[in-house]
Amino acid sequence: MIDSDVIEAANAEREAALRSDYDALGAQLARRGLDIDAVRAKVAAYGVAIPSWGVGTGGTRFARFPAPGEPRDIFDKLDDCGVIHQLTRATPSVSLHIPWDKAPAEDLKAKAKTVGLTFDAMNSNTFQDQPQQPRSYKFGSLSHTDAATRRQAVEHNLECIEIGRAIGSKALTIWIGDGSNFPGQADFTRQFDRYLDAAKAIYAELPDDWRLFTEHKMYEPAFYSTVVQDWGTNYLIAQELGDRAFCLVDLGHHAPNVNIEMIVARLIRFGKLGGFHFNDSKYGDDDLDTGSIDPFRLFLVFNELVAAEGTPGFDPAHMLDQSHNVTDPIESLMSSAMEVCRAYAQALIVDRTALAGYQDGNDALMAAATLKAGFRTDVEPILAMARLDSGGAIDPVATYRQAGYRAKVAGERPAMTGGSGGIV
Ligand SMILES: [Mn+2]
Repeated sequence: MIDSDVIEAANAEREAALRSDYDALGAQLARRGLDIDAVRAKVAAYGVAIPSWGVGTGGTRFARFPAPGEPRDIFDKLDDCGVIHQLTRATPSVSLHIPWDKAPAEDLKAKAKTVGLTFDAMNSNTFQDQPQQPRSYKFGSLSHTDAATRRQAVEHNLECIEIGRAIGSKALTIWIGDGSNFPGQADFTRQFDRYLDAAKAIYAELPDDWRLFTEHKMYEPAFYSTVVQDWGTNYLIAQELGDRAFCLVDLGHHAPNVNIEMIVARLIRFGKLGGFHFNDSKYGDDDLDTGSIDPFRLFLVFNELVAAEGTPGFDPAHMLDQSHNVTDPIESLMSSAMEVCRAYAQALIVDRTALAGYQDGNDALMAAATLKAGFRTDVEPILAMARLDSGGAIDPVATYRQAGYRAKVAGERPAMTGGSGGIV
């Protein structure tokens, strides 16, 4: 963790300017009928989960370029996640990936407590083979033609639930790589029926207070078809499984130019939005840092989420899911968590009464302008003040660099030569 003296010293340099900026923004928002302290309180209460795999350097199918001080195991990963939360105060939980993060439950819980974190959704992995695994997932897992392979994939998911129960998780996220590379390779209907049967077997064992999230993705690793290719299929799955099954929306898992915020609105309307994997993309499942390419789209997603606040049963899980190939993963995850908070704050200050009036009055220009007024507002002082209030850093990246954390852990963690770059 970062020495609190370093954080306090870094904040002391920036606090006067922040208070001045915060007061100026507060006056501006007051003229718009908004209480800046109320917005700040909502931002301060917000959290987005960190994926355990995100703190390692990612990779592409061409190469991975490891950096010094990479986490060696889940305990190093929890240290890094602890630092991210310590500085941003926006990432209180970690989402584990099994089997990558397998460890005794008591040790996981003890470590998480030490670094001030809890555990978010569990992620199963049937998109790659593990050592000593009897049956291969080369041709699929939950939808495989072979019943014993499907059973193996089901059992793995049940094991994820068991591990999750022991560490306080309340959800299982399933993403499969199943699909086909050639027209005719798989019968769409029989393949999907096999998937549904297997998913039902998992759902049947889901604890009463758990939720099951299924994640769609239109291509990769299968490049002609995937079994759970889009939100429509995902919705059908959630409907088939039952009340505790929900759709997970990964922002990078759609066709180019798809209106994701509208998908979000539809899933909310029918009570099936389970949560998000936040990232950004230019072309496909790029797994770039959240808000780095299209922050307006992120804002539009949050606009739908804020509009739905208070809907009974509405409680989507928020997680980052990115691949960091050219940056320090801790810096990227801190920046991305702040981008998510920014989109949330911008959505919070949209004048929804005025917006609804313009919509109903068919004033397209003023409706668009009213919505965009939220996006155009620089809410950074709100985010920074929320961090300062809760003991975080006004400027997390600068403070992290000043603290020299990466150099310190590089001395303690031997360099990695290979390792998994798998990101879903
Ligand atoms: Mn994902």
